[in-house]
Amino acid sequence: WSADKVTVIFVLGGPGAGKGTQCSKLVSDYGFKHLSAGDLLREEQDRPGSEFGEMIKTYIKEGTIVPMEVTIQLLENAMKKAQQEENKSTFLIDGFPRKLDQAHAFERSVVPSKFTLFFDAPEDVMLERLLNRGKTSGRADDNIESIKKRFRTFVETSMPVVDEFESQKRVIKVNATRAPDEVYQDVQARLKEWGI
Ligand code: UP5
Ligand code: MG
Repeated sequence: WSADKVTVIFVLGGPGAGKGTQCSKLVSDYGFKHLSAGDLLREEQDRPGSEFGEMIKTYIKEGTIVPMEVTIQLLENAMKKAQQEENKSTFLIDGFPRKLDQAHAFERSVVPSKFTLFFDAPEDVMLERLLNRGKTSGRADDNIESIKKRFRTFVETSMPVVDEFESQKRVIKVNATRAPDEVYQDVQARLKEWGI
């Protein structure tokens, strides 16, 4: 595992902004490795014998942020695995970092990110998407109570991360309210500006 051979792009945005949807498109066209922190946490939650299962479950339902030691370890393991087994070098880290201390710890102890793709959408748009997905997703946090808590955590705790990266001129902000393909066209054009 060599962190110096790796490019990391953080993918941030509110709950339901379309991070996962856009990452899937990027994976098909650019061959990036997509690692969703939320997906990794849900996998760990369901892994038989996990010492963190119950804790993760509670945090996700409450829309609060799992202690970073757990998340960073899961991300680092997944990155190492993808580098070794799939020869991947560019990673889309989706839904992380959600708190300033996580951003600092990851960039110090794992690898600095190149930039952040930030998907911007108002809460009413995200709410409608999440309630709609909740009809079939089975996600324990796709209900109105959890969604409201997720929005609150996003505004109070996660937006400061985006703001800090923005002040360092390391954010690509994309309007995520339009249809997925229109959003994606914008993403591709903006990546080009970064030489990708
Ligand atoms: N959809 C997508 N794009 C659309 C578009 N342009 N137009 C119309 N519809 C669109 O999309 C959501 C829904 O909208 C889907 O039905 C999609 O078809 C539709 P999706 O692409 O899934 O959006 P995404 O932004 O990925 O939404 P997600 O719900 O995954 O975001 P969250 O950030 O809330 O969830 P995540 O899985 O990242 O985290 C869940 C929880 O895990 C957190 O609340 C937290 O408790 C915990 N967590 C941590 O503790 N630490 C971490 O580092 C990460 C997570
Ligand atoms: Mg997602």
